[in-house]
Amino acid sequence: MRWTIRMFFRTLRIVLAPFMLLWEIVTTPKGIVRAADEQQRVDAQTHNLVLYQFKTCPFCIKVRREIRRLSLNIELRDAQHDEQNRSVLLRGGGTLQVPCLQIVDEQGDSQWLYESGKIIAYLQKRFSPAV
Ligand SMILES: N[C@@H](CCC(=O)N[C@@H](CS)C(=O)NCC(=O)O)C(=O)O
Repeated sequence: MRWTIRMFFRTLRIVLAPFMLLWEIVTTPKGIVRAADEQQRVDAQTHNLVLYQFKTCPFCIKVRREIRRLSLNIELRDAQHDEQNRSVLLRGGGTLQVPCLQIVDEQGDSQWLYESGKIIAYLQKRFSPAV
């Protein structure tokens, strides 16, 4: 029974994948444009951020869309198929749930931020241009 349910969701994910990716392309806004020196400053800050994600997870798509809108260069790590990324996420964050933003501080210590809404709020607070 468990196997059947797992196979059902796996098949559903495979069938929906192209539509999810198309939806991402269609709904992703243009990135904001910063002055070159300002973008360089932002790039330096996002150097210590990593997003663990699945390609076709709707919550990850939501976060990736915001990353694109804010023109952030954040490294994306596949935690669906890459065993090493999966185990780093599990060991570091404690749960194999995506999206998860790893925030590394100046001492090299990591904070693991789960929940798409919280990640988006964090990115907006830190990187939204002042109006
Ligand atoms: N409330 C969470 C939901 C995240 C969620 O359900 N992620 C799924 C993928 S879409 C997950 O990590 N599943 C674990 C797994 O499939 O192993 C959010 O908004 O980030």
